[in-house]
Amino acid sequence: MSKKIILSGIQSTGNLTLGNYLGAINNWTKMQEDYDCHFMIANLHTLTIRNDPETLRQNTLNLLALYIASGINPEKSNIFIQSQVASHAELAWVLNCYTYMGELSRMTQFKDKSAKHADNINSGLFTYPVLMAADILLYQADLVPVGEDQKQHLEITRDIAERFNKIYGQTFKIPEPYVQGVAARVMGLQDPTSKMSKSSTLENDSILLNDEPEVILKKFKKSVTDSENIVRYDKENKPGISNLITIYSAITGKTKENIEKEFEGKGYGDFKTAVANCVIEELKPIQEKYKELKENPDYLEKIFRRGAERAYTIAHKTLEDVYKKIGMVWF
Ligand code: ATP
Ligand code: LTN
Repeated sequence: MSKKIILSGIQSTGNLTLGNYLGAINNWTKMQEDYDCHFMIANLHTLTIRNDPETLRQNTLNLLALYIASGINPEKSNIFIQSQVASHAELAWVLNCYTYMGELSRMTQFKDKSAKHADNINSGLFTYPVLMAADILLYQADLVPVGEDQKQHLEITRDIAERFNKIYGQTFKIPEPYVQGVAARVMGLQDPTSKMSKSSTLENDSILLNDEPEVILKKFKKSVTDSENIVRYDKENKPGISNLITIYSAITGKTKENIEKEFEGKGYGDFKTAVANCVIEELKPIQEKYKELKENPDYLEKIFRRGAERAYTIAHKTLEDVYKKIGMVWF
């Protein structure tokens, strides 16, 4: 039997956070053996906010290096850059015409991002989920491993695909979200009620994957907790400590109960240091590999060229099917 197909992506908006790593990439690396995986760098999606062109180019290549440094093996999984496979933008246009304004205006991410970028509420931000639907549907993906926050985008992808299939007959596979792991939603260290995010403007709120050990320790030490001084999981009343427990659990594999026992009678200071140390240890080999890869741009170019070719072969087939079905004149 052929393997199930996986597709996922991350926007190349800047330095990745521990949230991106624990909620997304770390799960991807575990799936490579059992699935046919496509991991994309969503650089077209980043255009929904303003970027400096050179920074965006660098961020895209940095993310490629980081995928590999984090353990995505380009010999096993296909890694590619979204803008290099034209079918994504082409299918997105078609799907735009099968998506309703009402559906898009219900998207939480749209509401959050338009509040954050009130001076630039562009139509790309509004139709962002349609491009994401195109990314997924082009590859006939079975599963899409993402963090909790992207579930709503998966639901709309399914709705669009079902609508299209109903009109034109079986065209797209209906994908399932694959939200797994204890760290599907890592929260900010300063504001543990909102998710840790690359674009957070709060100082010390996010751990970045390229943070130096001292910086990581400092950020954890400064993280917001409560005054109880008991390491106990209670998301409602102790969001800060609960978030640290989640991080510690995701990295060490220990259960929440075991963590509570381990730190019984110890204060938050000890616990914060332990969490910081396990994060530092986890990131160390990734940071080393990343530096090595950055010194080898030719290798990175080889990977993205090959990735784009492989991706195009699959994506173009789906697009051809769609174009023929909807009445575009084919060659
Ligand atoms: P931005 O701040 O630019 O919106 P982001 O940090 O939210 O970016 P995305 O590129 O939107 O990152 O998301 C990439 C992947 O990381 C997605 O699968 C998303 O669900 C996951 N992810 C992002 N933030 C977290 C988090 N705090 N906890 C768990 N998973 C996360
Ligand atoms: N919107 C996603 C990034 C993304 C994505 C995708 C994820 C773009 N295209 C396709 C999974 C599948 C996000 O994480 N913010």
